Amino acid sequence: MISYGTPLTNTLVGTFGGKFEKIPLIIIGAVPPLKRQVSNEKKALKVSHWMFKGVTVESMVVPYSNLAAEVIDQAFTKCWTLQKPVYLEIPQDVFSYRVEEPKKKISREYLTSQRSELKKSVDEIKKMFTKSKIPLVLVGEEIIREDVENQLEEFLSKSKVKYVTTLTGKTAVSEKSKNFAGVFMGRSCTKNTYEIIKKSDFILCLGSGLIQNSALSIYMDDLPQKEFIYAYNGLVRSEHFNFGPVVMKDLLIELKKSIEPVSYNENYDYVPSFEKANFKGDLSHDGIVKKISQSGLLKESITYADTSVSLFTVGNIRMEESNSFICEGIWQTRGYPLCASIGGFKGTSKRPVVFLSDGGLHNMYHSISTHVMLKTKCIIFVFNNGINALTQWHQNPQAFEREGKIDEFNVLPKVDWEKCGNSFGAKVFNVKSYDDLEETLKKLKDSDDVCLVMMKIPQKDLPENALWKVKETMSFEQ
Ligand SMILES: Cc1ncc(C[n+]2csc(CCOP(=O)(O)OP(=O)(O)O)c2C)c(N)n1
Ligand SMILES: [Mg+2]
Repeated sequence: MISYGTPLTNTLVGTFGGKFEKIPLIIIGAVPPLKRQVSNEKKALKVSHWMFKGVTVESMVVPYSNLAAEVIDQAFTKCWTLQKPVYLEIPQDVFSYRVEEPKKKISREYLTSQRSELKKSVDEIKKMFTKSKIPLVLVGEEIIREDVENQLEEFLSKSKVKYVTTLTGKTAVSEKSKNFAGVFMGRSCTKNTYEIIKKSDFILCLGSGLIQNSALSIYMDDLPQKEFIYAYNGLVRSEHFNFGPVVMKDLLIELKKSIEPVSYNENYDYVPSFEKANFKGDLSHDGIVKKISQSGLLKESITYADTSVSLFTVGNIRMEESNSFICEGIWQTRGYPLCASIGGFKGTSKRPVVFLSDGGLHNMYHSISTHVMLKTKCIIFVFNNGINALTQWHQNPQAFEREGKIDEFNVLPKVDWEKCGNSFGAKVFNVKSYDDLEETLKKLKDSDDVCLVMMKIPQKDLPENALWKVKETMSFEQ
C-alpha cells in the first residue's frame, strides 16, 4: 500500500520489473479524493491509475459504489492468473466504504494451450533437435514462476540434452546433474560453459525472458550465428514462426514424449573457474567463494548475490538445492540483496546468506537493523575492496593491470563498518586471511546472530572469468 505522490512514482520501476519477471504484486495507491486531485492538478504531481497502465495487467480506480467488491475480485483474479502486477487506486473518500465479502474464493483461472499451436511448436522444436549436432537448452526464471521445475527436470533427464541457466534462472533446475553446463554470463562464463554456448548450433530457450544485460556485459550478440527457439510468456517463437497460446507445462510434457535422447562428442563438464584458486597470500574473490562453498554453509539456506564483479564468481557456485539462489540479473540495484533477503526469509524461513559488495553495503546498511529485528540470522559476506570495481571494469579495465591506477572517483570513502554493524545489533567479523575466514566460518555455522563478515581484498583483484576484459583492452591498445 503506497501513499500519494513520490512514493507512488518510485514504485513504477519496481512494478515494471514485476510485470516483466511475472511477480503477482498488488499495489494499492492511497490517493486524495477525486475532487481534490482535480483542483490540485496544476500544483501537484498527478499520479494516477493511467500511469500504472503500462506496467501492470490491470489498473483501475476502486469506485464508491456496489461495483467495488467486483472490481477488486476481478483485479485479484487477473493478478493471480497471469502472475503479474495489478494496481488499485483508492481515493480517500472510498476508504470508509464497506464492501461485501467475496462470495467465492479467489482462484487462478487456468490458462490453456491451443492444441494445434502446441503441436506445431513441438514439431518445430523436434525438427531442430533432429537437425542439430550440438543442441542446448537455456533455462530462465519463468520455470520457477510457472512452477514447472519437475516437468522440466523430467524432459531434461529423458532427452539428456545439456542445459545452461541464465543468472535469474539459476537453480530453477538441478545443478548436480551431469547435463548441467553452467550459468550464462556472456564472455564472463566459465570456460566450458562459454565453449558449449559458442559451439551449439541450436538453442532452445525455455522461460528465459532476461538473457542479455548491458550492465554486466552479457550479450548474445558476441556469439556466432545459430538457431534459436524461444518459449516464453505463453508463446513459442523463432525468426520464422510465432505460435500461441502454449502453456509451458503442456509444452514440457509434450517435449518429454517427443524428443529422442541426444549425445555429444565432446566433454562440456561444468567446472567453475574459481575451482583453480589456491589459498595462498591475500584473499581473492575466487578463493573466498571456493572456501565458503566448500564449507557447506550454503546448504539449506538461500544465497543472494549482489550487482558487483563478485557476481561473476558467486554466480558460478554449484548450488546443492533447487530454487536456492537469488540475484538481480537485470535491474542492477547494488545492495538490494540485503533487502531482498528480508522478503526471502519471510517467505521461506530459510537462513539468508548474502554476498554483498562494499558499495552495496554503503547503499543499504540500514537494512541490517531489520534483519536483527526479525532475527533472520542472515550472514552477510562483504567483498571489501574499497572501490567501485564493476564501474571501473566497464570504464577503464586497464586500471586493473599491475601499473594501472584506479580512478579517484571509484574509490569508496572509508567507514568503520565494525561500529556500524555493532550499532545495529549485528555480530561483526573482520577477515583478512584464509585462516581468519576458516575460523569465522566455523563460528558462523552455530551462530544465531545476524553476522556481518567484512572480507578485506585487494582493490585490483578480479574473478578469473572477468579478466578477459582487461586482456582484451591490452591487446587492443597494442
Ligand atoms: C543503487 C545503485 N547505484 C549505483 C549503481 C551503479 N553501479 C553499478 S555497479 C557499481 C559499483 C560497484 O561497486 P561495488 O558495489 O563496491 O562492487 P564491486 O564491483 O567493487 O564488488 C555502481 C556504482 C547501481 N547499480 N545501483
Ligand atoms: Mg567494491
